Amino acid sequence: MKRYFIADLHLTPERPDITRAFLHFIKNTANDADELYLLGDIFEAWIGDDGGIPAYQSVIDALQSASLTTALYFQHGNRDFLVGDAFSTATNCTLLAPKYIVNLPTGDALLMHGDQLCTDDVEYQAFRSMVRNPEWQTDFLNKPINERLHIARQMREASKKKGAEKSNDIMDVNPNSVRQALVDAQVELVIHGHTHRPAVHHNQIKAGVGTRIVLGDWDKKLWYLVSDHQALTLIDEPIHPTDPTTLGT
Ligand code: LP5
Ligand code: MN
Repeated sequence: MKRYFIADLHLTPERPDITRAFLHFIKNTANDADELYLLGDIFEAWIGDDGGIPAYQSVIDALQSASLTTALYFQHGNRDFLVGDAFSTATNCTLLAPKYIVNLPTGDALLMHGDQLCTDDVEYQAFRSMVRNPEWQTDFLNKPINERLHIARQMREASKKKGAEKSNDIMDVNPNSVRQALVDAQVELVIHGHTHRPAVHHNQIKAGVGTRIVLGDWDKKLWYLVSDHQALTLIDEPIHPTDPTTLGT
């Protein structure tokens, strides 16, 4: 059984090189996958399925055709928490709960986007509670697409501004929250993205126990984790802006 894990591609029409890299990855790298896990922030900003699906048709089509041979799983990130049932139907992706345990041959693993672990970022957690409230979401999704796009753009700008003011520590996971998440899930491995700090951390529960694998964001490089019967391997590859071999045709 071969599984791939990716997160934080932030797909947007403004970065056609990343969309090409993703289409190439789906077709030529993860084509031997039994399961592919998309762990959030696959899209730069998802304002609802009615606006997102037509805007990302090539990605939707690629996922749909990958689903013929690979089981696809999608977990929400803080940019694409509005991905819904229409996306799931169009792509054949199963939507996962915010915390999901997958049974890997090397041991059970907790999958999360990772934003929930950044508990020192009190402002963000308050924002998260607001936008994850079903009533807020219904109200937002009832607005016209153009208005939603405008709000999303404003929110992205506000987030960039706030991010520049926040310390590195605040933007990273809180070690106690990591430990608690692992203990609550009764597992010794968590796989997440969000922080854009790809690494393998050990001793997350206590000395010698508890591992945290952080997927990287797709920018200059693409990142993916591969799980097979014997190992977990975090891989990065360059994204070539003009390399014809990355054309997703
Ligand atoms: O993703 P990243 O790394 O840039 O930053 C996150 C946190 N920021 C966010 C916001 C997203 O970037 C924007 C999402 C847009 C797509 C969704 C579309 C539809 C929803 C529209 C929402 C109004 O998640 C950032 C963290 C960082 O990760 C690291 O963990 O720090 O958190 C913030 O920037 C939040 C601010 O600190 C608090 C902002 C409060 C402002 C509230 C304004 C509410 C406006 C409501 C309008 C209707
Ligand atoms: Mn994120």
